[in-house]
This record gives sequence, C-alpha cells and structure tokens, in this order.
Amino acid sequence: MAQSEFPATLPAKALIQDCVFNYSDHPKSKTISRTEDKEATDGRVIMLKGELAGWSVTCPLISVLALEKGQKYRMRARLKVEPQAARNPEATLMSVGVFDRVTKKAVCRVAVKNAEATDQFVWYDMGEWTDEGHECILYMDPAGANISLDCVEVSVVSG
Ligand SMILES: [Ca+2]
Repeated sequence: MAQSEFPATLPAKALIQDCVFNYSDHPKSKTISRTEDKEATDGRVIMLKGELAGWSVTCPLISVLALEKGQKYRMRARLKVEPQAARNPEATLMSVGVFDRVTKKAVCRVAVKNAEATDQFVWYDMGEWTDEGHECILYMDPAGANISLDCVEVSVVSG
C-alpha cells in the first residue's frame, strides 16, 4: 500500500506493508531485497539472507500512520524466519519492535528464538504500547537468519 493510501486517522486495524519500509543494501551485497512471495498478504516481501545484523529494515511510524497521543496500540509482525539447525534452540534469530527516539527505548518488541522459527509465515506478537507523541521507528533487527517480512499489523486497543 502506498503511503498516500493510508487514511488520515488510523482505523481499528491497519497493515504496514513491506513496500513502505526502508533498508540499506550498501554495498550491493544482495543480502536484502524486495521479492514476490505467493504466501504473503499482498504477494510481496522484503527478504533478508543470513549474515545481516543490526537495524537492517526501518520505517518511521510518523510517515505511515496518524497515531493519536495517549492511544494504546497492539502490534504484530507477519514473518517467515527460517530455523537454523546448527544453532542453539535458544539463539535469537531476529527481533522486531518500535523504538522511541526520545526515551531511546523499545516500547514494544518481540524476539524470535531458533526453537520458535518455522518455514511458514507466523504472526509474531510485539505487544501493546501507548503513543506518547514521540517520534517512533519500527525496526527489524536480524541476527544472521534468513527472514521474509510480509507486513506489520497495528490495532487500536480500546478501553
Ligand atoms: Ca507484504
């Protein structure tokens, strides 16, 4: 979904598709690319191939969502994280979260362990957080695994 297609206010649920995430592939290592995947919600993913570490994929939330200060949100990411037979089942293969640039802390986050990884797309729950009007970045932090990022879902938590 193009950025301009997002509504002015967030509906009860919205998907942030892979196409609005930023990534750096310098030098042209071919370790990260956009590609087709027929199991993806929109047929497209960002694919990361091993070796990558650090914030490889990011998206400033302010650029894609009209968040409301004081509102609570739940987020989950639809990912395919390939298990690695040679690594410890407890090894973290990747994490995805929302980072608050003012407090310099993650406000919600999920880490995927080797034992939890599968060759299928799974919705990984990142938890709930309340918007404080700060600039926040959605980030994906791979740790040497093969990963396909389909999308991130944002839901309004009422009450
Ligand atoms: Ca997608």
